[in-house]
Amino acid sequence: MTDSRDNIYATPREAIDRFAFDDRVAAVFPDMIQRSVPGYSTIVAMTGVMADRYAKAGTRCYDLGCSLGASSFSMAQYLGDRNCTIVAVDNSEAMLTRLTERLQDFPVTVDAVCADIRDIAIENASVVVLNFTLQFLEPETRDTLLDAIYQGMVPGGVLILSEKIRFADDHLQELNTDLHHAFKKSNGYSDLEIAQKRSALENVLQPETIDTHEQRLARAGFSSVDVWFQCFNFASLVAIKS
Ligand code: GEK
Repeated sequence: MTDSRDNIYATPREAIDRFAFDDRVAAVFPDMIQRSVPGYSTIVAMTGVMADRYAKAGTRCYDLGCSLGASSFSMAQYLGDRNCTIVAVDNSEAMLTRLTERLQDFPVTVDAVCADIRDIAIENASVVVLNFTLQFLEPETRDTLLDAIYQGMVPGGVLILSEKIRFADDHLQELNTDLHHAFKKSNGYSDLEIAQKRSALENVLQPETIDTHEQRLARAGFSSVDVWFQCFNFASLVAIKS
């Protein structure tokens, strides 16, 4: 399958609508996320490596906000005959339709569910992946979701939480924002595309500091929490339920 190039914000628009995971975005998503998120390939690949370490036989591995299933496909490579169920959840019908097509010839069964991740039951989970999804939820609903994830995990399970982050220090916030834009420019996005996408994401993607994430994970009950990857204003945390 060849992926289309993202040129959604390439031409000037009079008004910028709120960003949505619609059909247009789903059609170019692999290119969009690869050229927009520094470290994306590493995070997705290491999600599989971590699933290999933590997935327990007969349990579930959740990919919450799965989009086209990159993290699910990464985990599936490692689970072998452990009899684990991969549950991939996203509330964008456009994403789910394309994911279902991708799964047709895939040798591993992935349960693709079109739902809000705050409405599903999380049960018997040894691996939970939130790769760049929590940032899109209203901040006041994030604690409840993390509590539900923790309650639905088996002891010894892992949560992988990857997010765009914000910095409390103004200088670092500006530096990392500029470096992120430089990363996007180096990947072929124009200043216009970067500016228009930024407007579309205003109040839709709400990043938090690493400190806020760590405190929430501790409140939910996770015993061991650490940042295992960071590139500019994108980070991934690992949290273990003991
Ligand atoms: C990847 N993890 O390729 N319930 C379910 N899905 C949601 C919700 C919600 N409340 N809110 C947003 N989403 C993927 C990338 S993209 C990240 C994840 C990005 C979904 C939304 O539809 C989209 O598919 C995904 O979360 C976020 O590793 O585009 O920056």
